[in-house]
Amino acid sequence: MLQSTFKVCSSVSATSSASAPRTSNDENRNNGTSGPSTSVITKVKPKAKRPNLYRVLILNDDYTPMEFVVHVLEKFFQKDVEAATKIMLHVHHHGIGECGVFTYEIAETKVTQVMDFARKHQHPLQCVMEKK
Ligand code: TYC
Repeated sequence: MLQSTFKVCSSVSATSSASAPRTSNDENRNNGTSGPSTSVITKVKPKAKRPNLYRVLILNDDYTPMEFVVHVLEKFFQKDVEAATKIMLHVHHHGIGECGVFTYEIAETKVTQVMDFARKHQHPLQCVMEKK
């Protein structure tokens, strides 16, 4: 899936003058019959594009058991029991909290996994994603 896009950044002709209009034929040819041969140097720069990132969040509710939320954070977000408990308590006290930050497809998958798991166990736990 890793792909590089290459972009032509600049071209400089040693023969261009201030007044003469340039055409595409001016590049890479010997201008006239006498004088030094000239060439165009084209720089190719690898363009590394940063992916858009998304926060996956869980919401507090009055019914989902604390142990279930801790289990969700361990199972789907690779948290150890201490980190999971900290996040769960943050959500319990503040209403919302971050489980992790992912690219779009991974964030979407996490949300679906958590929502399906909560539904399967008949808990009202809500999981959402938001663009960073
Ligand atoms: N508030 C829930 C309770 O008291 C616990 C809880 C924490 C629920 C975090 C959801 O995302 C949540 N049982």
